[in-house]
Amino acid sequence: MSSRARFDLRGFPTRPAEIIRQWDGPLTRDLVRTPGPFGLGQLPERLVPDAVARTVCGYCSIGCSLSAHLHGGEAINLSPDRDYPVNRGMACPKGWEALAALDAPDRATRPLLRGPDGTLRPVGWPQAVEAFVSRFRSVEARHGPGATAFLSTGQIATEEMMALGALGRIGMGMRHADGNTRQCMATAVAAYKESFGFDAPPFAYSDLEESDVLVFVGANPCIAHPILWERVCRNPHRPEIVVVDPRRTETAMAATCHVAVRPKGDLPLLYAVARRLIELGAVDRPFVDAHTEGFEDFARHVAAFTPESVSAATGLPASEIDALAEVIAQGRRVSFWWTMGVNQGHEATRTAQALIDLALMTGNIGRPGTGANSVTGQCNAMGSRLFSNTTCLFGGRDFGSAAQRAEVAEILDVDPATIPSRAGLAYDEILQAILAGEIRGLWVVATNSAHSWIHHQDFAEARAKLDFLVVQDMYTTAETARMADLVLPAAGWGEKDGTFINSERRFGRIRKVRRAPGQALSDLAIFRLLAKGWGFDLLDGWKTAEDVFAVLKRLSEGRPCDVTGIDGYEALDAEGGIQWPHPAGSGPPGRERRLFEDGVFFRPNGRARFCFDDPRPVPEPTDASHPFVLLTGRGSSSQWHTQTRTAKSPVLRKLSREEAYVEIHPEDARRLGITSEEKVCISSRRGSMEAVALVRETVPAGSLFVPMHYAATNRLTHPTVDPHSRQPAYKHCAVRLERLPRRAG
Ligand SMILES: Nc1nc2c(c(=O)[nH]1)N[C@H]1C(S)=C(S)[C@@H](COP(=O)(O)OP(=O)(O)OC[C@H]3O[C@@H](n4cnc5c(=O)[nH]c(N)nc54)[C@H](O)[C@@H]3O)O[C@H]1N2
Ligand SMILES: Nc1nc2c(c(=O)[nH]1)N[C@H]1C(S)=C(S)[C@@H](COP(=O)(O)OP(=O)(O)OC[C@H]3O[C@@H](n4cnc5c(=O)[nH]c(N)nc54)[C@H](O)[C@@H]3O)O[C@H]1N2
Ligand code: SF4
Ligand SMILES: [Mo]
Repeated sequence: MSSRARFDLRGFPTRPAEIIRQWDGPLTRDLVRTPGPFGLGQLPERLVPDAVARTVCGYCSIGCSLSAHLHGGEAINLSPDRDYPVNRGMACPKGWEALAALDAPDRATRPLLRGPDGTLRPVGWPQAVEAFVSRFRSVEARHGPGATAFLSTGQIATEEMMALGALGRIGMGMRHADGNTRQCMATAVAAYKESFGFDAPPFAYSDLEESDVLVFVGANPCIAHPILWERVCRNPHRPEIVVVDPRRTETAMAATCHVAVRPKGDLPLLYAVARRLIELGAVDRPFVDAHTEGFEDFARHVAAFTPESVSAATGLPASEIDALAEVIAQGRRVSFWWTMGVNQGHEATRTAQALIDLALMTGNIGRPGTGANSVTGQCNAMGSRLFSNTTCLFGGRDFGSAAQRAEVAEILDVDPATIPSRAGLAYDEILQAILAGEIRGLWVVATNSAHSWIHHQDFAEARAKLDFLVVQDMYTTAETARMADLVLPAAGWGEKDGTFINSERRFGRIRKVRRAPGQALSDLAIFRLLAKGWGFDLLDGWKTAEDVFAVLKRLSEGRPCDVTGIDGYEALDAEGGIQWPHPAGSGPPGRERRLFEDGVFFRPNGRARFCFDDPRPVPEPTDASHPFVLLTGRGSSSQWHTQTRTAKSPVLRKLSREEAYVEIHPEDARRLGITSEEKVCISSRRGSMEAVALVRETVPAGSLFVPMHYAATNRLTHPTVDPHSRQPAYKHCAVRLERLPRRAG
C-alpha cells in the first residue's frame, strides 16, 4: 500500500471554520466570579469586563495564578490572585503582560508548507496533515523506524505533552524523543533518581518562609523566579541567606552572604563544606543511620577536600568555606535551593547530588524549612519530566521495564509491543544522529532549538541534513520555524485548556480565555488531527484536556506521583491547585505539603543514597588566546528565553535592553581600554558576536556574562554535556574580548 493511500480523508473537515469548530474547544465557561474593582477605569465602555476566569501563568515554573478579566468570554486584562497559595496576590512583569504575546502580527495563523521553489506557503489543515503523514512515512520507508524523532517541551499543557508522547512514540513508533527539559532539568532528574529513587523535588514554597538558613546555589531568583523571592522576603525568622554564584547577582546583593565561587568550583566547595560539617560534629547521626546509605564512603571521600586543597579551584579562602559550614551547622531548618548554575555544568549531576548529600547528612529534609530543592524552569517542566513519554515512560516509569510497559499498555489499551523498550537518544545524540544521516525526519514542538541549543550551529547543520523538519509554534518568525518544511500554527497559553505542574509539584489549571487567531489550533487539537491522519485511534477519545487528565490519573496510580485523588479540574479550582502525591482516599489535599516527612525514600530499601565523585577539569579551560570564562543565563525578569513571546509586549521591551550586551569587570575593562556602552566583539573557538559592553562589578574579573535571550549567544557556547544527565554545560566556555575598530567617518 502506498503511503498516500493509507491517508484517509473521509470524515475529515476541510473548511477552516469547520475544522476549528470540530477540533478546537469552546472558550472557558468556568467563570469563577464577576469582577471587583481593579483599576481598569480608563478602558472604553465596551471593554468593561463582565466575568473573571482563573488561569496559571504560562511563563515560569512558579505557577502564579492570574485572573483573566473577560469581556464577551475573551480576556482583556490579567491580575494576580490573592487567595492562591503560590503567589498570594503577586505577579512579575511577565505575568501581568502575558496577554500581549497573543496579539502579535507574526502569529502563525495557517499551516505553511515549503514548496519546490523553497518558499513557505499557506496550505489548509488537510494538506498539512497529509504532508506530515506522507513525508514521515516515506522517511521511515526509506531509512527505517529509527530515522524519525521529536523534540517536546516544558511549555504546553501536561495533557498536550501526553498526546504528543502517545502519538509520537506509540502511534508513530518513533524510537527517539527528547525535549527542551534536557537543556534545563535533566540534571535534577538524574540526581534525584539516583539519590532518592524517583524524580521527586521534595519541597513546598512555604519552606522558603520556614527556614532559618537558605542556601541558593547557581540560582538568581530575583530575576528568574521573582515570586519565589517574594516568598523568601516573607520569611519572619530573619534567616541567613547565602548565595553561591560567581556573579554578584541581584539575588546575591539582596542576600546576607555572597559566596563568589570561581565558575565551576562548586563540587570541591561543597565537598569541603561537607568535610568541615563532619569536623564540626554537625552530622545528624540518627537520621543518617535510619534513612540513608553510603555515608561512611562519602565521609571518606570528602576527607581529602581540605579548605587549602580546594582554594585554587573555588577561588575562596579557607575562612570563607569554614564560615559557610558553620552557618549550615548552626541552622535548625536549612534549605538548599539550586537551578541552572548547577544543572548546566560538565559535572552537574554530582554537584546537585553534593547538595542533596549536605541536606541528608545534616538531617535537613522532610521537615518544615528544609530540603535539597531543585526549582524547575518552564511553566510545565515537571509535566514534561513525568508525563511527556520522552525520557521516561508515562508516570516516571522506565521504558526498559517490560512490566511497566505492560502496565501502561493496559491502561491505554494498546499492544505492549508498540511501546518502545528504550528511552532512545538524548537531544545532543539526536542532533549527532541527524548529522550522521541516521535520523532524517524531526518534529519540533514549542521549543526554539535554532536559538536555544548549545552552540546552535550544530542545529543549523542538522537542519541541512534533514529530509523533513516540522515545527509546531505560535509564531512564523521563531528562528526554528523559519527553517521548517512544515509549520503547524499553534494556539498559545491563554488560548487552550489543561494543567501545568509547578516547581512544588502543584497541578494548576490553564484556561482558554482567548480564541486563537486564524486557523491556529491548540496543540492537543493538532495532535488529534495528526493522529487521525496517521490512523492512530488512541487519541479519538482524548477530545478535551479533561478527557486526557482522566487518563493521566490512571497512569499515575500507584506511582510516587499518584494523583488519583484529584477529583477532576473542579477540585483544582476549589483547592487552589493540588500537589502530587494525592492518591485516592488520602483525605483533603492540604494547601502546602512536602515529601519525605516519614524519612522513607523511593529507593527499594527506602533509604536515600549518598552519591559523589572526583571533580573533573572543565572541558574548555581559558588560555592566552581565549582568556575569559563566558557565563550565560537570564538577563532580566522581563525577557523570556528566545523572546518570541516577551518581545511582543511594549511594556516588557521597555524593561530590558534590545541589543545584546556583555557584562565585564572594571579591572578587565581598564586593561583592555573598554568603556561602558561601547560595542565589543566576543569570540570563542566556534563563533563570535557583537555586544554592548557594560562595565560592572557584578561579574568577577576574568569572566564575562551574556544573557541567553540574544540569538548570537549560543554561537559561542561549547557543546559539552554532563555524562549522567546529558544536560548541556551552557555556563562555561573560553572566549576572548576585543574592542571594535571605530568606524571611519
Ligand atoms: N525572566 C526570566 N525568568 C525565567 C526564565 C527566563 O528566560 N526569563 N527562564 C526560566 C527557566 S526555563 C529556567 S531554567 C530558570 C533559570 O533560572 P536561574 O538558574 O536562576 O537562571 P540563570 O541566569 O540561567 O542561572 C543562574 C545563575 O547561575 C550562575 N552560575 C553560572 N555558573 C555558575 C557556577 O559555576 N556555579 C554557580 N554556583 N553558579 C553559576 C549565573 O551567574 C546565574 O546567576 O529561570 C526561569 N525563569
Ligand atoms: N546560552 C544559554 N542557552 C540556554 C540557557 C542558558 O542558560 N544559556 N538555558 C536553557 C534553558 S534552561 C532552557 S529551558 C531553554 C529554553 O529554550 P527554548 O525552549 O528554545 O526557548 P523558548 O523561547 O521558550 O521557546 C519556546 C518556543 O515555543 C513557542 N511556544 C510558546 N508557547 C507555545 C505553545 O503553547 N505551543 C506551541 N506549539 N509553541 C509554543 C514559542 O514561540 C517558542 O518558539 O534554553 C536553554 N538555552
Ligand atoms: S513569577 Fe513566574 S509564574 Fe509568576 S507571574 Fe512571573 S513568570 Fe508568571
Ligand atoms: Mo530552563
